[in-house]
Amino acid sequence: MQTIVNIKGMTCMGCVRSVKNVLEEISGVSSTDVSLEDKQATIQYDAKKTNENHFKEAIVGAGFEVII
Ligand SMILES: [Cu+2]
Repeated sequence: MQTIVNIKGMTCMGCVRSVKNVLEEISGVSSTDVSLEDKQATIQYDAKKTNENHFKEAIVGAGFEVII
């Protein structure tokens, strides 16, 4: 399963790393590609183990905003 989440508040590669780290800590996430330029995260995951709500919580928890 793949989803794209739009993120507000990333300003540098440190932000990108923070988002990538919190997403990859989620059980069921196999890979992520976070783009500073596109302000979005592309997430590959196992839909049996996790879902978009978990991604949003993790991103908000890291101090960024998720745009729906
Ligand atoms: Cu930053």
